Amino acid sequence: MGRLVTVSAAQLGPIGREEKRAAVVRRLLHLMEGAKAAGADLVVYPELALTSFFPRWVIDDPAERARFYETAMPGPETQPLFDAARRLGIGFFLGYAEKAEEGGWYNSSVLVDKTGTIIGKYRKVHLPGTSDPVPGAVQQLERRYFDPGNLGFPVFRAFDGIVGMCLCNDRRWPETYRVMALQGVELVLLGYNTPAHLASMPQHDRFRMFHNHLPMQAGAYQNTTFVVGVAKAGLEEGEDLIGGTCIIAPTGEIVAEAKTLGDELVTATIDLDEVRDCRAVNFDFALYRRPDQYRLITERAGAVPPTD
Ligand code: CDV
Repeated sequence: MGRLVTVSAAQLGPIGREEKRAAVVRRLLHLMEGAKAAGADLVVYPELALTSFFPRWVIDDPAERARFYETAMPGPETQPLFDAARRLGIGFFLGYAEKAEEGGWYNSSVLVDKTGTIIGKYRKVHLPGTSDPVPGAVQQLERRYFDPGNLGFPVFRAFDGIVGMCLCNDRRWPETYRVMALQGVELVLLGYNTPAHLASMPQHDRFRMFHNHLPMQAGAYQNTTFVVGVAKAGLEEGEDLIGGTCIIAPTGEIVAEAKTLGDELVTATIDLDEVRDCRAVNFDFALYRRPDQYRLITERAGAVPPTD
């Protein structure tokens, strides 16, 4: 029988800069209801799912900047999501911009169970882009608007398995998955906002989707975990964001994938016991890993080539 979990990846189309939180939450609720109708236990939303991807702009006015962050989760505008989760008996993952009570600004996500209770929080570790605008480019100013995540990569017992979270650029780094795998993760949930074009590297445009799926599939395979990657997609405020929302098995296979660049549900029933089977094939960590030989991974950030 296995440990069956039905997951709906809720891809979002673009969100306009002036789109009200209440209108976005209505879209999220509509997707949650669709997920429930599809039999889902869990619905997964993208990174920064409540607003436009505001790090593309320089926003100097503090009041204007503040309106992109949540000061409480749930807050008055997001409470309907938690109420619906409880009413429908469905959990969710939500990416949002967090203004922390203790100080600090984070690109965060929460994992919420079927009773509408938060069971885990994550703050994005790998912040891409710059703090200051780069002349002539589409801006990626996450380092202006967020502090680096300070919660590590925690995992949580939930949905009959062990669940971890990460956000967008994190998915490109093998350490992300490995740190969770060393805590027994079976299901990694993540959301992303990924530009389809890089002004600095137009010759790489044709790799954008490949480089989206490749690290998630490799992360799933090498760490024997399911991965659910969810896009905010489409033409948002003049910037093309890739789609490619997908559900990936621990074999590395994509088992379900979005077909559009709009609001779309991608649903699959997965068996978390597959994780155990895949681990037995190649990746018995306790038996084969050699942490004493991997010390540089935690001691060094940048590459230092040998001297001549
Ligand atoms: N939101 C992101 O983290 N985006 C990055 C882009 C800037 C490369 C990504 O890895 O998709």
